[in-house]
Amino acid sequence: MSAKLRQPRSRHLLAPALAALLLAGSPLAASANADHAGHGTMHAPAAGALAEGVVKKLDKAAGRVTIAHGPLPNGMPAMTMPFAVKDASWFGQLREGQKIRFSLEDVKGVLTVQHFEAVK
Ligand SMILES: [Cu+2]
Repeated sequence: MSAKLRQPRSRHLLAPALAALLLAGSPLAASANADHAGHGTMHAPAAGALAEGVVKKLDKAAGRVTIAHGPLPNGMPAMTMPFAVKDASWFGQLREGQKIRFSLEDVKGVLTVQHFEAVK
């Protein structure tokens, strides 16, 4: 009996997730989440899924490219943040202000650009 009474409680777990999904569409929700504190705990994005972004800064010495990105396949909201790149030679191909589509992979806890293509 008590087990049956408890069953519906599991549905309540869906409510916060649903609310988050609904909020994700609003710009306010995106900016509210735009701090980078949680990056280390983000789960890995779906392989091959492309996100859009604009290259803001190239730091070849640090091996980082800062991208103003739209919402990511891993659920990260739009924000500007640095990424590692898979191939250092890409620093010679990317330029600041360039619009790109790119895919990411979590490489030992560092979100790394695995692929990019210019958007015209
Ligand atoms: Cu981000």
